[in-house]
Amino acid sequence: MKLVIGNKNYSSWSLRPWLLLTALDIPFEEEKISFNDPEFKTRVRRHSPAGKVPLLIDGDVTVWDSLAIVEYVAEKHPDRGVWPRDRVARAHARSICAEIHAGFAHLRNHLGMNCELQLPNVAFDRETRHDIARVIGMWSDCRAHFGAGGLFLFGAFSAADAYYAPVVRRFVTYGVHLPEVAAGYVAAMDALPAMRSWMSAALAEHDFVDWDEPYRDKR
Ligand SMILES: N[C@@H](CCC(=O)N[C@@H](CS)C(=O)NCC(=O)O)C(=O)O
Repeated sequence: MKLVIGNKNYSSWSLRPWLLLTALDIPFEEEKISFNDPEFKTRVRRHSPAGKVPLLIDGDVTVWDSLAIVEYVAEKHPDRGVWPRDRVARAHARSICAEIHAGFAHLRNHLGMNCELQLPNVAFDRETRHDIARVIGMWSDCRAHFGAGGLFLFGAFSAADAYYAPVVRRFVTYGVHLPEVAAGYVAAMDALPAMRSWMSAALAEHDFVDWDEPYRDKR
């Protein structure tokens, strides 16, 4: 399988399937296309008319969109625990992934993923604070009801953690004040070897993408 991704410093959607495959030890080849590459759209559209990363190429199969990639990987590797094994936990995990995939626009706009930055003390508007509170509530709920078997949202690492990895990064970058359970979860995610590996590659990139920097007004 080949996973086509964008800049590791910025591409929150790319981080999700990359982290899933890496943390679950599923072999894949990586192709990174810089957002600064003038041929970005042309190169991506060779595989997907949507023109966005990430996308997964597996022989004659092309899957674009991070959630579709997660489902493809879950189907192809049913033994790897992409989703929690328990039916109730699995339904919950799918729901929280769908929730972030389709929502949290304020969080996305005002706390852009930028691995190399530290921007504490940014004041957030009411809607963004609401998004942050929802994530904290969701994480606490998952840890309380499903997390007993490990340090992650559903105990063992799963697609849900891959899906919330960019939010973890955002909370660290923007110094979001977290209650104990959420802070413990962030620490566990930060210590994950796959996350460390993404971070060191992101920090080594030095590929400044002007339009993706947080001072740009995206409202
Ligand atoms: N819903 C898509 C979102 C993909 C997306 O927005 N990717 C961004 C990078 S993080 C992208 O390719 N942006 C470049 C562009 O739109 O030209 C997914 O889940 O994969």
